Amino acid sequence: MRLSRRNVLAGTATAGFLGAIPQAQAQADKLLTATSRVLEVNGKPAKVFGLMGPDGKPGLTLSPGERFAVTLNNQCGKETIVHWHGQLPDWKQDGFPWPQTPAIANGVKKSYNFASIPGTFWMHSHQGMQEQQLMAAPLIVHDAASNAADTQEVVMMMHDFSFKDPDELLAGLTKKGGMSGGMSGMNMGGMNMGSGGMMSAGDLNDINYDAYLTNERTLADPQITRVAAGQTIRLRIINGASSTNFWIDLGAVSGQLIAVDGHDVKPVTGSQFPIAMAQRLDILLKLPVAGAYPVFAQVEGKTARTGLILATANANVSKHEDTAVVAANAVDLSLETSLSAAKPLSLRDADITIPLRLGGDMNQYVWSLNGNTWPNPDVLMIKAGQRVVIDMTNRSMMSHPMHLHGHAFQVVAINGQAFNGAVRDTVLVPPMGSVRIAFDADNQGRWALHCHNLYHMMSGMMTEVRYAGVV
Ligand SMILES: [Cu+2]
Repeated sequence: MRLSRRNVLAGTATAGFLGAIPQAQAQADKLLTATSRVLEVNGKPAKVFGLMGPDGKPGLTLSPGERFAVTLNNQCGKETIVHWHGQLPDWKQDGFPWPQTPAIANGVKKSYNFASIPGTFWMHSHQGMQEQQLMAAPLIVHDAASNAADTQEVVMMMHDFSFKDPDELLAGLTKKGGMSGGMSGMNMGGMNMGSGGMMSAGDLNDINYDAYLTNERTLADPQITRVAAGQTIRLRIINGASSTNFWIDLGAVSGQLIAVDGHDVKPVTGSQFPIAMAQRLDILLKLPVAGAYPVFAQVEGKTARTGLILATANANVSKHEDTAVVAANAVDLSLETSLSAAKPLSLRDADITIPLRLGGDMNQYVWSLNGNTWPNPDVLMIKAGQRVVIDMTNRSMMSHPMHLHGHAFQVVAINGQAFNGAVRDTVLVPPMGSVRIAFDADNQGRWALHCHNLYHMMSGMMTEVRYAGVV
């Protein structure tokens, strides 16, 4: 319990009239401020947004068992709405601009209060393209085990950054079919080496970014976190980029992946881990001997990279180039297929299986679900209590990180191959591939289901999962 003196006094005063105060209300709200600020990137000032916690830094951290009791103060100069990505609130607190839950005007505060779930999460604007301008921040919820463990926690959140206005970037993509100029800042894609040496003609990166950031810094001036040799470190990695998949590269260090999207998995050991847009990875590692160790995040299909440095006390930290020697492979499902949930769904047959066809037209730059585009989706209707299976088949040449709001789902098949996969909230569906997910319909409401590539979402790739009877 964290009660400020003022709130304790206020609580005492009202307690006389109202009797016992429910715990949900006794906890003082944490203040989260949506701001507009200037960040220096590559030596130049950039106007960006921000989601600043009570300490004035981006993001929020909750203690074990602490409710998500937050007052969002919109001071960003525009209307906004913030989504608590991966958390499981009731739908009207989810931070999605439904007609019933419109965006918050500038200068207005809104309070949220729901039971949190522990793990590595994040929050981002769901209004227009504000996410591209860094209206995104970590949301870390500790649990008793992670708090008790003798580990040092390091949060690592990546962004992709452009000095251009995101509307201009999107307009450049949608004009691509016209070929009438506007080609700058775009990448026409091309042939890329997939894993296993197979050539795939998938397109990887739509936007040529000016920088890739880790905790809002480039490798020219990276975050340097001092750690003790032999100390266990828990890296909480968040891909907050709007249109970029990365490979995490621990270099000579070997790590143990223990959770994805805030949900525990059976540990997987490795030095390189793919992470799609909006996904999270929790990795335990130890620095073998004293020294400085970079943790890189390299852009798929490119040499560009970002990262931070873990260094023991007094270790010399050398400069690291923001490009690697060799371009990274396309992010694929090589990791996904080897994951299995620590707490899988109960064994149960599906009550409803919904096919979802992921389609796209690169030339028109229109992205669709079951042939329809937001805001005119083919609504997926479900009923409370059902075991729901969604069978996603990608018929386009780009991969799509698909995110369902309000539920954690389990990955139960890849390319028709059934398995007992990870529980998570965002899964990549590769070009011409298929991924089947299952979840229990235990959170009534209207829920967004969309590609987390911001440019795909803004070009139509979003639908709604709606419970029968909800209005
Ligand atoms: Cu997509």
